[in-house]
Amino acid sequence: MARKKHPLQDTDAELTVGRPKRSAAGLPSLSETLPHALAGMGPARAWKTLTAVNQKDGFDCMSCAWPDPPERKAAEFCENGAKAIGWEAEPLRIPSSFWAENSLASLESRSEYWLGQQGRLVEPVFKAAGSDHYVPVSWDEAFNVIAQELNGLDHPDQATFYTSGRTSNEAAFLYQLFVRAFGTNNLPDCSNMCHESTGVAMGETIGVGKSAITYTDFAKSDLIIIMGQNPGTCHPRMLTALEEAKHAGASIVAVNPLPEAGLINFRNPQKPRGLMGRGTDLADQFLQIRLAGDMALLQAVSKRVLDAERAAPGTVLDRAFIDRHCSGFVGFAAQLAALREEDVLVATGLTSAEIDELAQRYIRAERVIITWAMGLTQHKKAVATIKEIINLLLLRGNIGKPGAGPSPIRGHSNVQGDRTMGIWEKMPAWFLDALGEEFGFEPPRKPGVDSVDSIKGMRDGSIRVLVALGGNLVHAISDTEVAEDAVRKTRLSVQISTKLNRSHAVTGERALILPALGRTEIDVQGGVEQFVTVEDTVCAVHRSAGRLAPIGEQVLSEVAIVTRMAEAVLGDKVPVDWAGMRRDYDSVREHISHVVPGFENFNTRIRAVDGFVLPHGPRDSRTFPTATGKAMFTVNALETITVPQGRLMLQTVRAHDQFNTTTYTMNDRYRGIKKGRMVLMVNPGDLAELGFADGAYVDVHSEADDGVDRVLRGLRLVAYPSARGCATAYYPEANVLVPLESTAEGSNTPASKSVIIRLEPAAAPVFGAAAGLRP
Ligand SMILES: Nc1nc2c(c(=O)[nH]1)N[C@H]1C(S)=C(S)[C@@H](COP(=O)(O)OP(=O)(O)OC[C@H]3O[C@@H](n4cnc5c(=O)[nH]c(N)nc54)[C@H](O)[C@@H]3O)O[C@H]1N2
Ligand SMILES: Nc1nc2c(c(=O)[nH]1)N[C@H]1C(S)=C(S)[C@@H](COP(=O)(O)OP(=O)(O)OC[C@H]3O[C@@H](n4cnc5c(=O)[nH]c(N)nc54)[C@H](O)[C@@H]3O)O[C@H]1N2
Ligand code: SF4
Ligand SMILES: [Mo]
Repeated sequence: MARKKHPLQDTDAELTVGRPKRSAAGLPSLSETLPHALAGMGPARAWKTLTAVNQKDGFDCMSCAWPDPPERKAAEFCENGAKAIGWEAEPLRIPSSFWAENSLASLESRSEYWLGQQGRLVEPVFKAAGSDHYVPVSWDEAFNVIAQELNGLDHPDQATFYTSGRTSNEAAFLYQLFVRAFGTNNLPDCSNMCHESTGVAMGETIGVGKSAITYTDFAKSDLIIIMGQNPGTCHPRMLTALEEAKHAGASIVAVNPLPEAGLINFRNPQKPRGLMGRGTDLADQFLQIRLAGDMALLQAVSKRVLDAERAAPGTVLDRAFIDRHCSGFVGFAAQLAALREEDVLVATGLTSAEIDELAQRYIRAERVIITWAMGLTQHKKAVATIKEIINLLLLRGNIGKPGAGPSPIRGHSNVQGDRTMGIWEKMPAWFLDALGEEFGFEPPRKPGVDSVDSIKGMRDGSIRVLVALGGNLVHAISDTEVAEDAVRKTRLSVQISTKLNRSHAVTGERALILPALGRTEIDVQGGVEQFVTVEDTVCAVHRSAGRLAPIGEQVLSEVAIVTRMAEAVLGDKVPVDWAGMRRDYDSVREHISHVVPGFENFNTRIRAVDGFVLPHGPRDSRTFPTATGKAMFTVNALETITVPQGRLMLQTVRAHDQFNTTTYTMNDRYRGIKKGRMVLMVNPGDLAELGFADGAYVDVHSEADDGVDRVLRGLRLVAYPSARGCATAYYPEANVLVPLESTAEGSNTPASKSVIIRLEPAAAPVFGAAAGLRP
């Protein structure tokens, strides 16, 4: 069955392709940043926000989860932070007339870019059953609709409550409390599509699913290996930390199918030399691996480490650490002995010499950090791959000592904190016990559904209501058309949002949009300015307080929305003082301090200038809260995806000017692609072999076991220096190609970076108006 073409975007007819850049974040970035911020916000708002972002008394950049350094500079933000701030803080409001002028059908034909450009949501709006328009409603009416639908369900499990990772700790804690008091653990979140594989792998092997280093460890490290991560675009301030580490003597190895600009060279915009000069060559070794080849690479390096120990016993492994702190070493070593080099070379596309070099670097280094992001987590064998990172680090005791440890780099600015606060469909019993005891109710015990299973539930009719605290689930999840059909089957969909996106256009029978304050805005409750808190990727918790007046009088904070929704839905079903917590966020934090370990005396400690760092057994004291009480070596059978003849493996990535499903502009400057996103980057050798010319237009079909022909039409081929056999397209446009069933083993994270595709010549390129899109 062939599927219809999906709305694309507005301006592909003008698409231009230049040479990919080698260097990231220098002068071109600064010159891009300020116009961005100024054009959108104007000088006064730009000044107010940019002088406060990531400062100790300011607000936390809402873009990524990169931590703040101990010493702050006057400008402690990157180009992409400025874009995120400009996008939120632009003083543009969606007028009430918009809703009469734009039907749901017309919104659906718009691109994410257009939707995001319409301005901030400033009043609650409701779409009645059978209507094709939203209309403004009062908050009370909105909450009544939610109460009516939720309380009319046969069982609380017929509703699902999604969270995106921008939500503060306070709002997240209250939201999960509301959902559990309502009676379900259906708390899927963006993490299910993101670092879930990390959480599972690290949870099982070291007992904690979070980074085992702090910010200052980078500068103490001898070797930093960056795998499956594009920091120049996705965590730009990380380049500063890498530069510092490099100057302190660390070597850096990048493992990636693409020669991403920031990995190769960094021009520091904070240094005059960085503006003018060549910048710092960051990576000492670049391993241009094939997609999904990392598990084989990691096993091959571990095998070399073991071989070196055999050749010179007592000189390579950290025996004392292994004996005292680890279990499973013998089985692990035995399995690796059987690893076949030829399998490794096929899976990785690397040479033995390249792997030898990495192994030598690893053996020579006393302190090794390995970082990773979506290039590792979004594959079928993601969990096993990340377990191999732990195996490799354990061999030489690279955990729980300065300058060493596994460090997943998280995405959304508070995605890690939301999990800590209980946003998870399977929070452990101890958490549920503590929550129930604190608030005097019995939380449900049955595990809930994650993001993929929520879509399946909606598709099958077992889930009738979707509530989303932020995000854009329908466009972030895989298999866009399946997801959209699923959401359309619900009785009610509710989006708590700052700006429009596709999840507002693709709705249940009835739908609500509830406008929320963002990070940049002042949040006054009970006559007092409140602050919220967030946790970054290295477990540091700190305050965040906006500087700007709220964008509209009707816009409420997430805390206010969640507590008022809880009051409307639950009445006095549970003895929780929602109004008291809404008036004073200290009282939310007081409850958190009783329920969540590590938050003791939360209200006092959060008032320290730098906040505080959460405890982490493996990092702090080499205590491993695992099944065996030790760090666990694991045995993971190597499984390589074979790409059939004439096919490619596709990954879906972010462009430089986007944040997830939000498109800031149509450009991807570092990769040399401008004014368009409908491209497929392919190695010139592969293009030649497949008989396609650079610049030709193709229809991309994904080949899945279920026999469904998923197709994305009219992509422009771009000859690109990527690893052989590996193609790259942009997320979320290419999500139509990822089957909902194709997920990582053990974490159920969509395998959106290993999709087998076939190219066919496009009948004709289809742009803007022809694609049914009105710019
Ligand atoms: N500007 C900006 N910043 C962001 C975001 C954004 O959209 N825009 N999103 C935020 C979020 S939620 C997240 S999760 C992070 C995402 O941060 P990243 O994970 O860095 O983002 P991706 O664009 O998914 O890039 C994945 C990288 O992994 C590489 N890769 C893909 N497959 C493989 C593989 O099999 N092996 C190896 N070794 N490499 C591979 C790709 O070539 C690419 O460089 O960024 C956060 N920060
Ligand atoms: N194919 C493919 N799919 C992917 C990925 C991939 O690499 N490839 N990456 C996955 C990953 S890592 C992630 S994290 C998910 C992201 O999935 P989501 O988190 O669901 O998506 P976002 O695009 O980050 O959500 C953006 C929306 O959040 C709302 N928003 C922004 N700020 C705020 C705020 O302060 N409060 C509230 N209430 N709302 C706000 C705005 O309405 C905005 O449109 O996508 C996943 N999907
Ligand atoms: S690195 Fe991330 S958190 Fe820091 S300013 Fe840039 S986008 Fe914001
Ligand atoms: Mo993410």
